[in-house]
Amino acid sequence: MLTFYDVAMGPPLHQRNSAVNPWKSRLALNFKNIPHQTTWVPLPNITKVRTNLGIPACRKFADGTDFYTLPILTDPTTSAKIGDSFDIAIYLHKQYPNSGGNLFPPQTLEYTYNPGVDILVPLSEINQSEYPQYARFNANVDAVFTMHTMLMVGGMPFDPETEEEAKKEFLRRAGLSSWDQFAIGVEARQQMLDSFEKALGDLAKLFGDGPFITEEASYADLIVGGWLRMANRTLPEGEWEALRGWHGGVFGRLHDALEVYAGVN
Ligand SMILES: N[C@@H](CCC(=O)N[C@@H](CS)C(=O)NCC(=O)O)C(=O)O
Repeated sequence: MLTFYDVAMGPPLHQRNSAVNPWKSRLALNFKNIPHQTTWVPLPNITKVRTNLGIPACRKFADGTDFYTLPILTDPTTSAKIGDSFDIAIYLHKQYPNSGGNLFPPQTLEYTYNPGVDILVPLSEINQSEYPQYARFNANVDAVFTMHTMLMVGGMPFDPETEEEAKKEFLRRAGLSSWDQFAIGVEARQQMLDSFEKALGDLAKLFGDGPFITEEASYADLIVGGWLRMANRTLPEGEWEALRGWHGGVFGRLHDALEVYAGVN
């Protein structure tokens, strides 16, 4: 049985998991129909868990220090330990070619998003070695959603047991001193929502009538689907409903079509 490490959010764990990169991998595991069990890791324990498994950090903070993250996947049959969502998808694709769907069918995936500013949150590194179209797509989709994650921060379902410690760490990273400073005024929030909708226009075009980019789902659909899962868990309900309906409802259709792969083991 494979072990999948996901971020523990407010109880019940299996209904509140919200972290985007673990979501991409969870959707991929289910899409590939791979039996696995989840280990829930509280935010403040991620560094310890990852270090104990001997997996180096794959992100860095703006100040150059290591940023230890999830997801992690361990596979006892091969002793593989993988600590990046994109690498996990490639691993599943190669190690289990005959199980489930095809994560990486050849396709061009032409989509770019230029945020116009330096993004504070370091983005997934582009793994140029394989499936560069997918790696580029992952980076661009990460960019468009990351630019608007401020909308989601306030709705993150922290686990009460570690909430204080987790919030303190988020504040440290952002150089802020109180959680209220993350709050956005009503007007600024509406502006950010408008910007989000507009920014997602080109991505929406790729899906046409949907629900997927092509006839069958691929890892590209799961990348967007992972972000939609996070949005669903963290946006106020009215805003989530609005997002579902943007651009002719493509994102709502994609989210619903991926429900079959969203089960938590
Ligand atoms: N490139 C990595 C990025 C992973 C990542 O950023 N994970 C976030 C959750 S989506 C995390 O573990 N954050 C821990 C924290 O903020 O302390 C991947 O794709 O797996």
